[in-house]
Amino acid sequence: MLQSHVVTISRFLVDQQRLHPEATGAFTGLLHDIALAAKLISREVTKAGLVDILGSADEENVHGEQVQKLDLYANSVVIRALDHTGLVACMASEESEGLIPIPEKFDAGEYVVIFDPLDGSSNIDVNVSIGTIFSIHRKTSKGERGVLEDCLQPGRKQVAAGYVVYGSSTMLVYTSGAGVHGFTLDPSIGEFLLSHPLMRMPEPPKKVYSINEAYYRRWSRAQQRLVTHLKTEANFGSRYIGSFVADMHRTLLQGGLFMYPADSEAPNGKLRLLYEASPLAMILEQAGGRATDGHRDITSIEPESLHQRTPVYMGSREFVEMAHRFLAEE
Ligand code: AFP
Repeated sequence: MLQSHVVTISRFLVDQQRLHPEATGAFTGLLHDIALAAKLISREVTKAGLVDILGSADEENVHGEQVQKLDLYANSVVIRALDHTGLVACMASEESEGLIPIPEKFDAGEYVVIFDPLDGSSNIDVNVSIGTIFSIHRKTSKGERGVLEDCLQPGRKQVAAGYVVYGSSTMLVYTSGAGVHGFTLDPSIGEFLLSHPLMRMPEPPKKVYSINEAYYRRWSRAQQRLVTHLKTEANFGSRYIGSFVADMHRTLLQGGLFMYPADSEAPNGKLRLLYEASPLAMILEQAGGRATDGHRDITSIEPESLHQRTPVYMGSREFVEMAHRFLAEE
């Protein structure tokens, strides 16, 4: 029997729009289109073991990493869901080297969409959760179509950010600056249903740290001391999936400290500021957590290039601040 409180993402977005009488509906439409792209990607991800879509596409992305076929599919799904809508000024994707312009045959809009179509793709073959991440800015340049500078805005200027985690269920989590809301896909009706309204990081948080500890020898002494402290005196447990969206989803729900630090081989860490760190930082901040590069808030960093990387310390506020105290002794 249908419960009277079942709220689809469409209903939720329309209700949110009503709270802003000045809204044109463009933003609502954009999130709708992203939710559609998420459903299409989710459908293929859950079929990944069945169809011959696995395996690398014998290509490398702009970071020199091997691209999986599902990445290419997800990339084109997001682009095709958004490029013709008249809502988007330009896009940038982790899988594409430069800016993705809106084709001349389509109208351009006011929003800039930056996305990682399928993060954690090396986990596809082993059936581990992967995700899509998106970040939305308003176009600031004067011309009709978006340009590079529209993408190079700090995270604090995001108008919305979100991710989709393709896990034991598919969930879409987003914020537009008024709390974080989570929707679970009911595949039988093809709808995202509101399952986690107004998500807040738990207090007290679970004492869990999350880091690829195999890189220990490459870390600074301060980073080594921090992790040693967490697992000895501080008595933390440890969880690391190696799929950013999945690790952050757990951190959001349970609390903890996720770290991808700088190290001797990766002086800025691995994660990308615009595609991964900034959107998750906005979500965590909205949920009461904190996200920094070990010193400053991720959302305050002025980006210089599309694919720039940043060290990441994200999670429960008190744990991120504890990390700062150790890192300050470097
Ligand atoms: P892939 O897309 O190559 O699997 O990278 C995933 C990722 O960018 C992110 O999702 C993880 O948090 C991080 O890499 C894991 O990196 P390590 O394997 O170096 O721990």
